[in-house]
Amino acid sequence: MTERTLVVIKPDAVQRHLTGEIISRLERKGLKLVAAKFIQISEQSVRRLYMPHKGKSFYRGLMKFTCSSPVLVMVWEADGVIEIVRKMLGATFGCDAQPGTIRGDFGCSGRYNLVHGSDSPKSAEREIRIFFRPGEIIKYELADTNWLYGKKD
Ligand code: IDP
Ligand code: MG
Repeated sequence: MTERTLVVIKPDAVQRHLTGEIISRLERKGLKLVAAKFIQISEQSVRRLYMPHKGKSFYRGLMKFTCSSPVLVMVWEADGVIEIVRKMLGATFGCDAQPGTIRGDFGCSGRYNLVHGSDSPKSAEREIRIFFRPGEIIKYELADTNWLYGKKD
């Protein structure tokens, strides 16, 4: 089923010049970019994004880290995109993530982890609304959809 997910290229990835590499991986997988904003994220938006983690030991540090430098927020669309992106990200921290995943290939930290991806359809819907109005999500066709999915005979 066609789904959307929120992907955030976090401050450490922007600072480490990995923005293009991460977008490139998602693009080459065949996912469709439907919205993007390069922003200095507000405290209010971070609070909303990480609401489920409020009260955890790392919450304060996570807020500070996410606001520490610009981020690229994006919406990607594809059949099953939420799980696909989560698999491409790998385990939460690079120190545990498998090689071949974005976190596994580009980080070894147990604190910073380069990129966020929504973990369920419900989270995706909630998170996308924090950053994008419905009209900011672009509807368009990719010419290679049939080659990607092989749906039509
Ligand atoms: P996820 O990003 O893989 O879904 P979550 O458990 O949902 O991981 O945690 C959200 C974010 O909170 C992580 O991406 C990471 O930035 C941060 N985080 C999670 N656990 C820790 C921790 O133990 N120490 C510091 N930061 C953490
Ligand atoms: Mg999560």
